[in-house]
Amino acid sequence: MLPQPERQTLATHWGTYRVRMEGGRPIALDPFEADPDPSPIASAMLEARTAPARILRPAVRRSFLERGHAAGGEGRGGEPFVEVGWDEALALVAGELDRLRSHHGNGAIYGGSYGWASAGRFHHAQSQVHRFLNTIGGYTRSVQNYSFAAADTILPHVIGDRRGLASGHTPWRLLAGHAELIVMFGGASPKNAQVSSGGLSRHALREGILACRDKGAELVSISPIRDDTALEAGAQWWAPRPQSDVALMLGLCHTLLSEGLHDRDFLGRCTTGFDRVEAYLTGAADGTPKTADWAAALCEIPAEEIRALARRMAANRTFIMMSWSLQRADHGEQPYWMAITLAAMLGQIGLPGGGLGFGYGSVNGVGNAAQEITWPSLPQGENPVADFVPVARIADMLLDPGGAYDFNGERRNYPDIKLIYWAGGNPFHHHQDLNRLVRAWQRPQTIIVHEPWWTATARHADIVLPVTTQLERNDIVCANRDLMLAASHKAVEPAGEARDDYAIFSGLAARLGVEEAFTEGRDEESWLRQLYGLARQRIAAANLDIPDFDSFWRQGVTLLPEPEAVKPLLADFRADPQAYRLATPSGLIELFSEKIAGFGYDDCLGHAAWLPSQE
Ligand SMILES: Nc1nc2c(c(=O)[nH]1)N[C@H]1C(S)=C(S)[C@@H](COP(=O)(O)OP(=O)(O)OC[C@H]3O[C@@H](n4cnc5c(=O)[nH]c(N)nc54)[C@H](O)[C@@H]3O)O[C@H]1N2
Ligand SMILES: Nc1nc2c(c(=O)[nH]1)N[C@H]1C(S)=C(S)[C@@H](COP(=O)(O)OP(=O)(O)OC[C@H]3O[C@@H](n4cnc5c(=O)[nH]c(N)nc54)[C@H](O)[C@@H]3O)O[C@H]1N2
Ligand SMILES: [Mo]
Repeated sequence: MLPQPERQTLATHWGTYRVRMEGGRPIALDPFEADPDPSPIASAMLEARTAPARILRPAVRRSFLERGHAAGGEGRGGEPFVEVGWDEALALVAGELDRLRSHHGNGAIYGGSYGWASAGRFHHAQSQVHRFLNTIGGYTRSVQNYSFAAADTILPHVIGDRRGLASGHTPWRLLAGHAELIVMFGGASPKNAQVSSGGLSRHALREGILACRDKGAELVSISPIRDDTALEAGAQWWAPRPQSDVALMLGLCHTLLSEGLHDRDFLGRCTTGFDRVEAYLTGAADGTPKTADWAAALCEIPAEEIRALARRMAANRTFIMMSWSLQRADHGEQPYWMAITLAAMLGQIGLPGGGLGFGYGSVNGVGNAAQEITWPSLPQGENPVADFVPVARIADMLLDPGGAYDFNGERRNYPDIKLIYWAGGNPFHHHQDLNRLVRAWQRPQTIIVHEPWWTATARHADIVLPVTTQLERNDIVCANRDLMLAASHKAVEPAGEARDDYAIFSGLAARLGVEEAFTEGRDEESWLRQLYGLARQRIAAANLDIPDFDSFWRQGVTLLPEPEAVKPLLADFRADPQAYRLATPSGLIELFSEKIAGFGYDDCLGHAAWLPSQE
């Protein structure tokens, strides 16, 4: 039995809250006591729980119920749904999965199922659906994300890994009091930092940025929207033409080069390929010098201001921040490679208050000094199907089975998908060209969706299974880039006939003869105790201690201490590039990459370059 909580707690992507109960119902969310800047977003969960869009019973698209997959996909999104009982719904889903895998193989099942779902280590919908599909023979998976796929691809080529993207950042503690100038491409947006995938204890962006300012840093926010940097930080605001940042940075780099302000020692010791960048900057390579005047015409910032900023950057300890948004765009690799090139020319990478980092403000927690503990999650097992697709290629994949595409130097072919299984995401919210997705979505024989609400994706499915919300189940949250473990306590019984994703998959596993493999004989409580036990072991390995499970569950929140020793991003490498070689071919920061040049792409050259956006 789970012990009775002292204070009912709810830990969400938007923050941690104490749930105010009245007459056995949750009526308000009070922010976690230690959160200095709580977000109001989570409060919507209370009303949404019983909103008209809540799915209360399993439902099947009418013609699919009548004729199965012979109904075809054209009616998806247009036809009414018919509610059915759980037994009928589960039998239908199990039958479709079995039919598909025996006729077409498990590779015809797309289980990429991208999306944030809800915070929580156990009821994490992706982990649940992946574990389930693995126990029945596997599925075609997706790789990368919508958040920072271009960065995810380019950074390993340039700095060897993804440090400084979603983790490994220079912490605020080493920016405040050290950085004299912070130049923020895309700002560091308080609107975005309300959120952190998997939960958070304290909203820390505002205090981080204000601490930098209070300790003397000047801020320049380069972003189309003024309050992309908290207004009270008093940043200077530059609003260049969107997607012209690479041109602006080239103008800055050209100024550094032509005025001899670049750090030749750093470039020589820690980078390779600057000669190729130099030839591009001067125009020796392509006939166009990337002067501040050239840049000004593209980004609509006066050339004299660009030159003045370049001089300020060289004269001060300067930190470059760049939000994830800049790479979520046409030629999204370029701004990131360019920012690294600019930072390398300034020569301050690896110093306190110097260098760069990506995504400060894109989500909460970037810049936190967190313990390096890998939190446990529900084990997903092994996927016998090796095939994958880059996540944002879903429409291309469905429209062109067998078609060829390029991916990070590889020529690949799209799989032929017959069944889509989605739990915990909303492609009809998150994909780019939704009209094209509507057409692509008609292609598969069968589409199954688990959702708490009638989202556009649920409405475009054949079989819809209603799931619980976080308020209706118990979970534990181990927040990334954070110091918190939280209990998320069940506050109320599920709406309608909603079930946990775990209960649904357990029921399907039983019908398909793999219940034991899927559940390992455990229920919710047993999984929670197991996951907490693993977390406790890993924390003990870091010489820290947390309470036993029952005390933790009663208290709701446990915080770890901040680590004492913190370092700037790439500090070790800077100090000794030989001993701390990067995982790039040269072991150095690759301002020119022979490998990428060898791909022969015209939309990503061997060095960062100005490639105008289609827009
Ligand atoms: N135009 C445009 N599009 C974008 C972006 C943009 O900036 N502009 N940003 C992109 C980015 S970076 C991202 S990450 C994506 C986000 O895309 P998603 O993560 O797909 O977006 P959400 O709407 O959060 O979808 C999560 C869904 O999971 C459901 N859900 C919640 N809890 C559970 C659960 O326990 N079980 C199940 N089965 N379902 C649950 C919710 O109801 C919700 O419908 O959007 C991308 N799309
Ligand atoms: N409230 C809220 N917060 C969220 C999310 C949410 O849905 N709601 N989603 C979360 C997710 S999944 C992610 S991945 C992150 C995304 O985090 P980001 O990628 O950082 O967020 P965006 O809002 O897309 O962009 C931040 C700002 O960049 C600016 N910008 C856009 N294009 C350009 C450009 O070309 N040049 C420059 N210089 N600036 C530009 C815009 O003014 C925008 O406000 O946000 C997370 N936070
Ligand atoms: Mo994202």
